[in-house]
Amino acid sequence: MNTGPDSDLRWSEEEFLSRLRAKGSGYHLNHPFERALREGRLTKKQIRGWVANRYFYQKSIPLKDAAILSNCPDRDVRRKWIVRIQEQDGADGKQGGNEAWLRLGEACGLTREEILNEEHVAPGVRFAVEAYVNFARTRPWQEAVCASLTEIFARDAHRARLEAFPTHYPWVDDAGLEYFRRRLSQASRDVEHGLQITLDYCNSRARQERALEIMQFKLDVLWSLLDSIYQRYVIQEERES
Ligand code: AHQ
Repeated sequence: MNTGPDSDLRWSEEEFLSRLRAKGSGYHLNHPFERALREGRLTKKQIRGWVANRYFYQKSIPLKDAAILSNCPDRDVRRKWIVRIQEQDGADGKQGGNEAWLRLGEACGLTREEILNEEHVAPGVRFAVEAYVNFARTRPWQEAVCASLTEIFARDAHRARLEAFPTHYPWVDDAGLEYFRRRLSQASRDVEHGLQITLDYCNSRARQERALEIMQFKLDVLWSLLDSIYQRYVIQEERES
C-alpha cells in the first residue's frame, strides 16, 4: 500500500504498463531503414552495412549488462542478470549471441575481420551505443534495467526479419538467422525479469514518469543508430550513384 505524498497520483500498474507499451510507436522497427529491410528494398551493401554496424551494438550489450551487475548490490538480481552476459558471450561450451551475429555477418558476405575491426561502424552508431553503455555505468542500476525494456517490442522485429530474409534476401544462408530465432525466447524471459524489477522500483509517480523518460532515451539510442546507418548506406549511396 503506497501512502507516500503522491500516492493518489501514482498510476496503477496497468496504466503504467500501458504507458510504457504506448512508447512502442517510436521503436526502431518503425524506422525507414527497418521498413526497407522488411519490404525487401535493401541492397547487399546496405544489408552488410546494417549487420556490421549493429554488431557494435550487440557486442556492447554484455558490457552494458556487466555495468548493471557492477552497480547492483542485490545478489538474487545478479544471479539472474548474469545469464544475459553468458548468453551473449557464450558459456559452458555453447556459442553465444555475439558469435551468432558474426555468423550472420559471414552469411551476408562480410569477413569476421572487417566486422571485428569496426571499419564499417559509422560515428553516430558509435556515439549512440557509447551513450547507452555509459548510461548503464553512471545511472542507478534499476534505471539501466528499465532502459533494457525496449525489448518489450523486439519480438516483432525478430519475427519480421525471420520472414524478410528468406523472402527477399535468399542469398543469406538460413544458418545466419540463428540470432533472431534465439532472441524470440530469450527476449521474453529477459523482459519478464526487467519488468518485475521496474514495477517494484517505480513505487512513486515521479519514478514512473522517470521510467518513461528512460524508455524514450533508449528508443532514441536505437533510432539514432539507424539514422546513422540510413545516412551512410541510403542517402550517401544515392548521392554517389
Ligand atoms: O539482440 C538484442 C538484445 O540482446 C538486447 C538486450 C536489450 C537491452 O539490454 O537493451 N535490448 C536488446 C535488443 C536486441 N536486439 C535489437 C534488435 O532490434 O534486434 C533490439 C534491442 C532492444 O530492443 O533494445
